[in-house]
Amino acid sequence: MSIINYVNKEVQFKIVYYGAALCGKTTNLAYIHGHITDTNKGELVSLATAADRTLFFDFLPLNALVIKGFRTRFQLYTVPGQVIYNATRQLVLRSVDGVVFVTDSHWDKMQENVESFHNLYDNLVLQGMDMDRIPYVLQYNKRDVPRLAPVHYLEYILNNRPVRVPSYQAVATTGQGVFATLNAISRLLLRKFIRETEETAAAGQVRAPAPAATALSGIAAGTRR
Ligand SMILES: Nc1nc2c(ncn2[C@@H]2O[C@H](COP(=O)(O)OP(=O)(O)O)[C@@H](O)[C@H]2O)c(=O)[nH]1
Ligand SMILES: [Mg+2]
Repeated sequence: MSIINYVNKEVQFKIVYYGAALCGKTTNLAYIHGHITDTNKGELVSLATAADRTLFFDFLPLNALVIKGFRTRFQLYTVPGQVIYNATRQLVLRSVDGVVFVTDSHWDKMQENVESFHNLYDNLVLQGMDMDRIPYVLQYNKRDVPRLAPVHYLEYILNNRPVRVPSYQAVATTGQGVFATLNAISRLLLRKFIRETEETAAAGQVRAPAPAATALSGIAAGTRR
């Protein structure tokens, strides 16, 4: 649930980059951080192990445009992909507004991709959310590797829910498809925000932040901006 601050006229969205270990989630955030002007971004905080694998999460705050009088802020997170870190993934997913599901396009990674997708599904259900309602997009990353799974196969195994979602090919190391993916999830979230704001205005109510919103502040509080 987006966090709305009526005093500062600000709305904040939490986007989580989800996917198997080493599929390219941190590389996406690092590229975004490297290609956004300083005034529009905070510091990229990576909590990585010595082996350069995300242990807890990466965090990148972004400021964007003003919509309906509200300044929009996006907080990008990644989860640790390794199977054993499920409790951390559940924590990072709390109060999520939208998901980018990143896949590794190498043939040998198909099972890991599907397992991670099911894990996302299960962890959302545990939080009372479901994949038919949460905005998400798919990113087919590592399109430059040998032994590449064809896009139609990735669509067949991952984009087979009742409503197809937007999907993007990417090479996160060069930035190809990185902003297309981020723009797509941002557009979905903004459209949802505008729709819900109009619906509540029509009903004569003011939207209040959900209690769960404090969980997000909790995670962000320990990070530098
Ligand atoms: N060839 C290739 N390598 C990539 C791509 N994206 C990420 N990588 C590499 O894959 C490895 C894991 O990436 P990382 O972003 O740390 O994965 P994460 O575990 O999902 O955060 C790193 O060595 C990256 O440089 C890509 O599009 N193509
Ligand atoms: Mg990582």
